[in-house]
Amino acid sequence: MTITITDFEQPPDGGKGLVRDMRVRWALEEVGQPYNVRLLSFKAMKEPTHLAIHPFGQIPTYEEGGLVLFETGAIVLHIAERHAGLLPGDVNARARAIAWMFAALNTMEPPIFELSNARLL
Ligand SMILES: N[C@@H](CCC(=O)N[C@@H](CS)C(=O)NCC(=O)O)C(=O)O
Repeated sequence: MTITITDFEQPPDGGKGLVRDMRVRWALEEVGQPYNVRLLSFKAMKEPTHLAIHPFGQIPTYEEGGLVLFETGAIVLHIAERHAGLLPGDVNARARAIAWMFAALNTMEPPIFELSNARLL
């Protein structure tokens, strides 16, 4: 099944890998899954076609057959559950790895993002 993700047509970081599609690309590369990338302008991201697959009009998104996902945590978890190599097989070890995924997104990313914004602005 072909996988398609979305990314900025013109990344604000100039393509340095700081945009959140990197997490999804990294997971797909690690498990050896080929994927297509649909590039979107800021305008196109807020239009009905994209809002139908991402309610907040953001990138990245993930499409695979009838499955459409948004939120990098959900996308990476889906990839990790579908393909061997990203999550441990042991149930407790798997739960701990998933706990770190939530920690990365809910506890670690917000203050790092705020600090970056404060420094930038
Ligand atoms: N929590 C979301 C955040 C997605 C997000 O903030 N995407 C940014 C790029 S890194 C975006 O699309 N920004 C443009 C906008 O919000 O209009 C996720 O992890 O997928």
